[in-house]
Amino acid sequence: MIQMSLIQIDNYGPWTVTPTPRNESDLQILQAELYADVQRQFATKKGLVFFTRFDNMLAVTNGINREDHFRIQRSIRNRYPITISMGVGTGKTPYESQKIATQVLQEKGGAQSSDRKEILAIDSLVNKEDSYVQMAHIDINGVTESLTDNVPAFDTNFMVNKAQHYLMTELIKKGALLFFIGGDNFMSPCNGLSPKQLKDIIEKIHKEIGIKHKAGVGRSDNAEDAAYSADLGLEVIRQGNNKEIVHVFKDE
Ligand SMILES: Nc1nc2c(ncn2[C@@H]2O[C@H](COP(=O)(O)OP(=O)(O)OP(=O)(O)O)[C@@H](O)[C@H]2O)c(=O)[nH]1
Ligand SMILES: [Mg+2]
Repeated sequence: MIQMSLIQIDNYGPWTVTPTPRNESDLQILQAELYADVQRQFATKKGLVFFTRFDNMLAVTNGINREDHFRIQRSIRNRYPITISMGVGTGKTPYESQKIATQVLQEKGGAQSSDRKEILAIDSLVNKEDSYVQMAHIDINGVTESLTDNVPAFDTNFMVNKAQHYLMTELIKKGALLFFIGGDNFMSPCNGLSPKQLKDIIEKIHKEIGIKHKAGVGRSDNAEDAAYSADLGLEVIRQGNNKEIVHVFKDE
């Protein structure tokens, strides 16, 4: 079972324009700092946060309990001009978990409701024995050589976005999520997805849009260790000159 938490800024839309629109650069700084802050706090408990839309972030939080979530909310309230609400859900696939996490929070009121503040809505938490996280670190082959060093920066960015869209479209059908994590890298919480299914998806996208990916897969009872193993899987593929498409990393 994988546990996911939705982290949502309370009443953010109205706040950004009250009493008059706030400088965009200031909002960007707030969002970036909040993301780094929340990431640092979840990371101490081996969680992993994805910035998603910044005002809504999704995190894999196996092993992180009610008190841990509450302490993060309190710390943010004490230091920021905004507060955050959270929803927590568990499921066999990440899609299912985030869906439940979203629903339990939605039941407590809207994101732009001034009545809803600092809600912590927990549908369920994974227990130690059932805790399982599978992560795929997916990366584009040869971005530096083919694009970064040769075409305008914006064109590379556009291409990476296109790759993301295609990957998301296929992965969501299998209950897996995909997040951009910088550069040419994506992280996919993907409990329930087999290495063969992932390989088929990568090959299909290569045929469709000519972009070739590779993926390291890691498994653990928490997000941090699963993501780290996924990184090591990617390194194994690079050492073999990218001949392999998917490598499931196993500790020897
Ligand atoms: N977030 C994150 N970003 C990374 C990671 N590795 C590389 N990057 C970023 O991705 C960019 C491209 O790096 P690579 O994917 O190693 O380079 P490449 O040219 O695509 O080469 P190959 O992937 O080995 O084919 C780097 O410049 C970094 O910005 C990682 O593990 N995590
Ligand atoms: Mg790459």
